[in-house]
Amino acid sequence: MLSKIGVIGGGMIGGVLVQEISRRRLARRVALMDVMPPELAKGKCLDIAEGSPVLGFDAGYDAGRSYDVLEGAEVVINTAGVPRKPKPDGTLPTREELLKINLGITDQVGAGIKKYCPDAIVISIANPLDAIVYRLKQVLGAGRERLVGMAGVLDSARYRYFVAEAAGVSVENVEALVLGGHGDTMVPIRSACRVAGLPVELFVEPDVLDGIEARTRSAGGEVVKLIGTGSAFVSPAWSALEMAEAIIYDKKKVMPVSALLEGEYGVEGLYVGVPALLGSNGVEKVLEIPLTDDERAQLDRSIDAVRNTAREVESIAGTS
Ligand code: TXD
Repeated sequence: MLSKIGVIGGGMIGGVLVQEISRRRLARRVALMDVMPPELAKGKCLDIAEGSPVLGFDAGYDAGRSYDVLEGAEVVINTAGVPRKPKPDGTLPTREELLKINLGITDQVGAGIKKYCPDAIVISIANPLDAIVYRLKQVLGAGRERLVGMAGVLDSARYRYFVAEAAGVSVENVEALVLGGHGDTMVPIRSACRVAGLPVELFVEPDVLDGIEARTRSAGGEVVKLIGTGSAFVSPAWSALEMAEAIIYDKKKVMPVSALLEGEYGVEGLYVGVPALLGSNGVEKVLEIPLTDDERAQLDRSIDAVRNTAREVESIAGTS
């Protein structure tokens, strides 16, 4: 159990995170910070605290609209951002305008972490994932161990769920990795997908796997369309907590995360979804795994997309 975990952004994902951190007793104190008036963060924490006697957990909460609530947090999970919605004049912001707004929020988030919990290990969830983690790295100046993005655990969980359904087996039997950027170019690694330790092709036909991999790439959008307002929020929160628990309990667990590459896969200085070992120091090791030629080509294309996003972040930084 940690002394304190901080959550930035108390929207849909942030709300599930605070509930789950409390229920799982991951920390004695939970901080929730959100800029939303009048006091969204305080309201969400009070709701959970008032329910605590029912489930029987003792947690303390520091909630508010300023970053000082994060003081002393050992792990911080970042969900802060704004979705695409009409501007006051009724038009929709362009992708670049939205990115600029979210990078501005990320700058505030980074400054808050630096001021109040500079040694925290940071797990960032906010979208656009690849751009936000890249910017956060610049603001925090953090080494590879201390900053990690969450996307691969969720994308792989979706892949695993679809494979389990098609194979007619428990989700617990399916292992999978989805690597690369968090977007259309993500790469489900079929050669690393196992059902009870056996190659997935023994259980699911190749054309069905093609369909599953395509569905995995657009799984986020599928949920958005069904919900109507907002995106998936339970599975992203659980996925981030899979990472947090590996860190809190020093599990040395391997999972796909967005990690800073320092020469691995031939890449320097970009955050890319790769298998990594998570323990009490954060990202303790990045694993280079064998890939088929086709998977390697797909991963290279995805890395190109991440590189373009990083360039976009640099050019927006230059204009702001
Ligand atoms: O796999 C993944 N990484 C993801 C990412 C899967 C699903 C959703 N993913 C993204 O997570 C999503 O596109 C968003 O960028 C974040 C958070 O999703 P959520 O559904 O929780 O969004 P909400 O409900 O809009 O919550 C965001 C909150 C909201 O309450 C704002 O008031 C707050 O962020 N916000 C801020 N908090 C702190 N500080 C600042 N500056 C700030 N600005 C907005």
